[in-house]
Amino acid sequence: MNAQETLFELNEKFNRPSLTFGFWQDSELPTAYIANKFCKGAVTLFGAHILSYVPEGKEDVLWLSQKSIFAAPKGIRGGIPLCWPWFGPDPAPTHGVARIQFWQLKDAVVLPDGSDSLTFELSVNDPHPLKVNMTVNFGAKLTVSMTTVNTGSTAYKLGDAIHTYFNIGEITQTTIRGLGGAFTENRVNNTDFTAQDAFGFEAETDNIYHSEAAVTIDDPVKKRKILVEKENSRTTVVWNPWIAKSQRMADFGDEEYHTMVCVEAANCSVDRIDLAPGASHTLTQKISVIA
Ligand code: TA6
Repeated sequence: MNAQETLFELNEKFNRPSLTFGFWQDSELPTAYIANKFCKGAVTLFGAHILSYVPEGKEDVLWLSQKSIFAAPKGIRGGIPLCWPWFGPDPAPTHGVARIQFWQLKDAVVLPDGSDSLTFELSVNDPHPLKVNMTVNFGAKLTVSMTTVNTGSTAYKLGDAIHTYFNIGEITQTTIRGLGGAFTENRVNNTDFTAQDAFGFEAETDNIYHSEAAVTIDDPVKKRKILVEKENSRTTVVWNPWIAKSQRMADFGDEEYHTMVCVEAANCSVDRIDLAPGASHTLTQKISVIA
């Protein structure tokens, strides 16, 4: 089925006042557009990748590179890449296969509070027989849940992350709060340290915080605080590429590091999840603007 036929089928099956389907910008990525009393949002079937979350009366909470490619099989730069069923560069492709494949939209419902929930599904056999469902609720919060089921006959060590790119005013004025005391791996210089409760940014930052705590992103430039809560996540990844790495990435503008930060609910490094045959695990991240 081609992209136009996919769109036609999606509109036939799920179209309603708060949910329509089209292509994302000038791409051929079939995308669900949500508009309800809480927010506007967008999520494409490619990677089940959430592209936008705009709470009523506020700016988009998610960041997208102006240089992102919106064409399979290249992963989208920004929004919420889903890293699954592994996190990191080893093995290739970095952060797994989920974000570079088309998922199936299984369900789309309006909840009693008027928010919209969509559920996407992907099944793989390589590197292991696994199924994953991602449910996103576009409401007063943006709630993303990824449920993995081990459909194989042997155990699998699952790595996953909801790799959210946040839209901020200026990285050098942004403060991350809530990770105090966490054992932390610095992936830039391969050292480790104990995290401060509040920290800012003055260089490339690529840290794995072994913490289950909620995080607040304090953005004085946009005059807002973003609360990032999570469930069933034993690590939080915080990333800003800074100057040199930004210049090395073709799909990332040289100056774009100023206006983004990644805060990712994850299970990675030594905190991957041992999934027995038939077992399941759900990773959840909840995002809200609190001030
Ligand atoms: O989550 C941080 C990180 O692992 C960084 O090391 C950087 O590679 C980032 O993810 C982006 O990864 P990507 O594969 O999207 O370029």
